[in-house]
Amino acid sequence: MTEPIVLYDIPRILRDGETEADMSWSPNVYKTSAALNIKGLPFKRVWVDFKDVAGVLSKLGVPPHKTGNLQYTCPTIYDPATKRAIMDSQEILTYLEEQYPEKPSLFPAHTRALQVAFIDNILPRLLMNVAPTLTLDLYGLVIEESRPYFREARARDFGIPIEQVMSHGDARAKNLSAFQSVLEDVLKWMAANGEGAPYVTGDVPSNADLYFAGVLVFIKRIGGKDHDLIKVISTVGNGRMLKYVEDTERLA
Ligand SMILES: N[C@@H](CCC(=O)N[C@@H](CS)C(=O)NCC(=O)O)C(=O)O
Repeated sequence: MTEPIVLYDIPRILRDGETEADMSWSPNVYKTSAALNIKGLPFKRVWVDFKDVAGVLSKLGVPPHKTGNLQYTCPTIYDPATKRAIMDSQEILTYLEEQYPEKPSLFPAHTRALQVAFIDNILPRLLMNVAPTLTLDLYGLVIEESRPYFREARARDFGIPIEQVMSHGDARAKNLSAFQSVLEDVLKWMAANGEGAPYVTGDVPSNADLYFAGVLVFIKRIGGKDHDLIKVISTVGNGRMLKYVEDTERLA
C-alpha cells in the first residue's frame, strides 16, 4: 500500500470547543490540503511550530526560496511515492498535476489565464485589508514559544512592529469597507456562472477558488465568529458569501 503524502503545517492555539482540524489556519497550507483532498490523494499532517519551520524543512533537503525574507515555508510536502520534497503551494500544485494527471485537475480547461487574472485582482486587495485587521489576532493564537520568532519575522516583512500594522478608527472602517467591495465583486462575477454554482469556476473548484477561499477560511479560523471581518462576510450577498466559506472550508 502506498504511504500517504506528508503535509507540513503550522499549528495555532485552539480555543475552547475547537478540534485539531481548526489548528490549521494558513491560507497557503489550505490551498495544498484542499488540492490533495480534491485529488483524492491521502495525506497526513505534520505540525511544525513557526520557530522550527526552517530547521525541520531544511532537513528534508528541499531547496530554500531564492527570493523573499523567508527561506523555508509551509506548505511543504514529502511524497513517499517519488521520495520528493516540494515547498510552495504553487510548486506543489504543479507537481501534483504532473505526477497524478489521472486525478481531478484544479485547472478546468481553458481557465488558466482567467484564473491568473482573478488571483492577481483579488489577492492584493484582500491582503492589504486583512493584514491591518487580523495580524494581532493571529499573533494571539501563535503557540507561545514561537511568539518572539513571529513578532521578529513579521516586523521584518512589514518593516514595522506588528502593533503598527493594525488599523484603528476610520482607517479600520476603510479596510472593512474595501474588504466588503472585494467580496461583492467576486459574488457579482460568480453570478455569471448561473444561479447556485458553488465555485468561482462554476461546478468545480479551481486554484482560483483555493486562493480566495484560503484567505476567507483563514479569517474564520483566526478571527472566530465575532470578528469584524466575519461580520462583513456574513452580510455580503444575504449569506451567500458565508455559505461559500463554509463549503470551501470543508474542502481542506
Ligand atoms: N509562496 C508560499 C508562501 C508560503 C508562506 O508564506 N507560508 C507561511 C505560512 S502562511 C510560512 O510558512 N511562514 C513561516 C514563517 O513565517 O517563518 C506558498 O504559496 O506556499
